[in-house]
Amino acid sequence: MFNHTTNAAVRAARPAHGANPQMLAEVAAGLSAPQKELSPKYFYDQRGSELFEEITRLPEYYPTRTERKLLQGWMPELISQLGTRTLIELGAGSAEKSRIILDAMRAAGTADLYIPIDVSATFLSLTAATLRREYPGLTVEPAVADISEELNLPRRFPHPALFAFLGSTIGNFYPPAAIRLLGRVRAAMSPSDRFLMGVDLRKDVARIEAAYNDSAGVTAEFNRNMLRVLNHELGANFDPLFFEHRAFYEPVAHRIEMHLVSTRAQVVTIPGLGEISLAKGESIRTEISAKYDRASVSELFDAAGFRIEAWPTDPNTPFGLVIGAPV
Ligand code: SAH
Ligand code: AVI
Repeated sequence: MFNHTTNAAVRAARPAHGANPQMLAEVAAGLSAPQKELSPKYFYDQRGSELFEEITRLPEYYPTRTERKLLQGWMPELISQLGTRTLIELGAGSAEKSRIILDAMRAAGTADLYIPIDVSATFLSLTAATLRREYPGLTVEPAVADISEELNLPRRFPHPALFAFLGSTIGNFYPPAAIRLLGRVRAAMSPSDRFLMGVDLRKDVARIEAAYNDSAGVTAEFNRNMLRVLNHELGANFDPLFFEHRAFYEPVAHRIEMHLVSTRAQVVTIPGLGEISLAKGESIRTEISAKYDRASVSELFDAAGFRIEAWPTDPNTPFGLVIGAPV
């Protein structure tokens, strides 16, 4: 995602002691771009994962409850038809909705293995421990991985497997990265496996924007949490108080953009990277959240080697579950 050249806003300094060099390089590239940018994967330390869970319960944030309803309606039949033995989930988080799929696997008598994949290591191990207690007899093998780089799957797992990517997290990846990511899923699949993806669909802009500008300010806290992650991981000295949350719909690319806007001219130091200058009003883009329609999902699936097998949607709140088969 980040391949920008370094500009004067980032001056070289000593390497940070103990900092993750890959993170440092990505942050350096992102903060050197004309539009400063950080990857949304940096939202998710323990606190960020908890804040996301809080977001899913907000009245304005419709995607989680809409997707849950669709899963409840469709999974029992789909899973019993497929005979799914392994559930592999990308960006599993708390796996709250995954339980609907696991319940369907259990009811069908085929629940062998669950592989939740996530970049948020501590949160993932808590999720795995809870699920082991809730589903005795199910093997739970969590995998810590940055899915923009790799899936970190075991070489063998029982088939048929269902690869699930819920919550419309696909929308947080720019199109080329999204295609590469789905291509990686496709490459790991056998012919009897299926891919299940949740996608938020294009709809009334005011409704979408409200979901990212909740009145309780939880999304703003979630956004600012990225600065705390950078402070903790890289020893940076961002002061979250001097950044404002901004989220708006960008109609040409059909996506929400989240930014952190500097409320004053300031200089932030990141050890190993140097000083970052931010003008008053200058922003760091922290997330995109693309909204889809059938044509844009088809394009993505074609590029990654899937055909759409089913496409259940919610009549009241446009959100889709796409079931893809490998071609
Ligand atoms: N699937 C859950 C959680 C969605 S939140 C749901 O639908 O509610 C997005 C999840 O993806 C978080 O748990 C976050 O830690 C994880 N995530 C974000 N970027 C990631 C990346 N690059 N690699 C792996 N996991 C990632
Ligand atoms: C995880 N992801 C799909 C969420 C979204 O809606 O794009 C993250 C989020 N950002 C702000 N609110 C929720």
